[in-house]
Amino acid sequence: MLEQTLTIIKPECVENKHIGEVISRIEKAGYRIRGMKMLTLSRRDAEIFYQVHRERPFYGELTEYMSSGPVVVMVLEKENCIADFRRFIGATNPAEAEQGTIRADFGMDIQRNCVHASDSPENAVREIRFFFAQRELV
Ligand code: 3AN
Repeated sequence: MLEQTLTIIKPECVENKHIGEVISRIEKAGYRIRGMKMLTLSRRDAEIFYQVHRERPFYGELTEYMSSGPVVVMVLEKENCIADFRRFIGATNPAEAEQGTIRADFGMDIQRNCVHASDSPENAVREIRFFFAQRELV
């Protein structure tokens, strides 16, 4: 099924100048970019975006980090995009991510793991709407 997912190139990845390489890998792997923008999340934005994790011990640290600098947000489209893209980027902890994945190659640690990816169709819809108006999607 043709699906869309939301990905975020996280602050450390932008800071380390890996935007181009990450996007290049995504495009070469067959994902179509349907929306893209660069912005800095406010702390409140990050708290709302990560509300599913509000009970987790790392919620404060995570929202502080995600609002610490610019990020690049993209909507990607492909068959089975949501599950495939999560496999493609690798495990949450870059130390455990499969060799050659984006997180293995560019992630610093479990929090600064280079990219976010939606984890379900429901969250993909919510996350895409969070960042993009209909006219910003092609
Ligand atoms: P994923 O991003 O692979 O879906 P989740 O949903 O478990 O992983 O976690 C969301 C985000 O929270 C991760 N991308 C990471 O930045 C952060 N995170 C997850 N686990 C930890 C942890 N143990 N300590 C600090 N940050 C974490």
